[in-house]
Amino acid sequence: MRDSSEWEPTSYRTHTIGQIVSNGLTLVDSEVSIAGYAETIRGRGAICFLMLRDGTGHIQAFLKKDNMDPDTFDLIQSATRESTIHVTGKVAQKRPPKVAEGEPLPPPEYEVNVTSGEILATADTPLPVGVIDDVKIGLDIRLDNRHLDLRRSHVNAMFQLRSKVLQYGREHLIKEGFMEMNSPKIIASASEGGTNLFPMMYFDTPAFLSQSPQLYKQLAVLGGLERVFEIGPAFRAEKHDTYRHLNEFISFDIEGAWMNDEDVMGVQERMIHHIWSSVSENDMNLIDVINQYKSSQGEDTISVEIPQLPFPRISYCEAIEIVKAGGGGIEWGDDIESHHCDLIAAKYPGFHFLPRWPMAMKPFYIYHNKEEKSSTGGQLSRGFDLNYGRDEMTSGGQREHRVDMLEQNLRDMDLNPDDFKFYTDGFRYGAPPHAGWGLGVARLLMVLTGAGNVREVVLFPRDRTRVTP
Ligand code: AMO
Repeated sequence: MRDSSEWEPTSYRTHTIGQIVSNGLTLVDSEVSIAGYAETIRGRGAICFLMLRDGTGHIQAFLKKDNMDPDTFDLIQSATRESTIHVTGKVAQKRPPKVAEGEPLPPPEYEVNVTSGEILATADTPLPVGVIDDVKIGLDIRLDNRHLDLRRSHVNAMFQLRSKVLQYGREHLIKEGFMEMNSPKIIASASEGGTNLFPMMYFDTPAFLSQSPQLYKQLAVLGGLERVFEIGPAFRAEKHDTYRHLNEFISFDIEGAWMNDEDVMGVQERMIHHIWSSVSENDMNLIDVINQYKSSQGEDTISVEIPQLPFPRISYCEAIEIVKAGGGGIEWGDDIESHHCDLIAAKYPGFHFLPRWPMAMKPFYIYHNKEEKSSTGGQLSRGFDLNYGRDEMTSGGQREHRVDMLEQNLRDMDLNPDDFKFYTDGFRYGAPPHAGWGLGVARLLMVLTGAGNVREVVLFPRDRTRVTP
């Protein structure tokens, strides 16, 4: 439940339920009006107990036919669960429960003795997804009815945590001098390779949905904004059907001038450290709600262990040796796949960077240094990944800032520099060395919340089979 201590009254309520629950003593005998969802309604003749829930708490509203308009009483008493109801009445302290001698009394609880009320909207029955009933429901049905699924306390807690993670990430980057930017989502050329683009018509011109803010965050830095970040949607027409891929995802990107790959790895690990520390300091109530649900389902609970800095750096070449030694069947120049990651994670549990990938495996915008070669003579890049367990969280690297090398990289990757003129022109008038990264927000949240599927931490996911709700 959210902390609403600072919330102002609105036209529909003088107080949030959370304000009454946490500050009831000062409100006893005051008239309040509250609004919420009817969680349970238990009636006995001329009295009725209505459990109301808003986003900030639960409270019992006590209705007595003699104390209010009898027709309104009848309407509320026969309301369906999850209907929205507005009531007015006086706050009272509930009679404390009987406790054995010597036992401490539980903290006082409050209720509202209703004198008037109205049903704001009636809920259909039956509910396609139970809100307080402990019934197992498949992910697809939950996603079809996300509006109801979200009313379940652990799902609600998950999205509150998501908001906090973004808040702490922003907060940290702003502290390190990064400013927030927004790049266009309708673009003319691919930033991350041409195979996974969603094509569209932009009036009479063919265009695409943006795969990442890559080229634009670089242009912003070249233009002198120096340190930028963006939290925005990225679209990939990948035909994946996995627990970690979506066709639309939120990418958390940074780009910084006068920085190399090591510098931006530092920014990333400090940001993740700040997120984990802040959650552990401020949001364990949300983790507890998620854990209560996990325990009730017999699932492993989560603990927020603040990662130690610095995160290990395991170069691509070292990673290949670890996988080879573990019998993972891999050669220099191969991609490191999930089953390979398991072998690396066995040695390096927790977050770890994989820097210095082969140039041929990284995009054209990654810095190309002819002197950087592996022991087998392969050309290395300044590109890195951040992994946790078997999942990649982030890709990043130092960028190519020399326009002739950049155009050569494009040609080497069978791309036509003319298609990227709007971007390469940005490098023609003096370009600072720069670096950055893109972090998959949902993947980071999977680590924090122990969710087994990115769809658990994305409000309205888009995958190959889902474009609604
Ligand atoms: P990359 O393509 O590796 O790099 O994407 C960066 C991060 O975004 C997340 N991600 C995804 N999450 C869910 N579903 C997907 N289909 C998906 N694809 C990617 C991953 C990944 O690590 N421009 C570079 C970043 C940079 O160099 O700054 C880029 O987009 O967590």
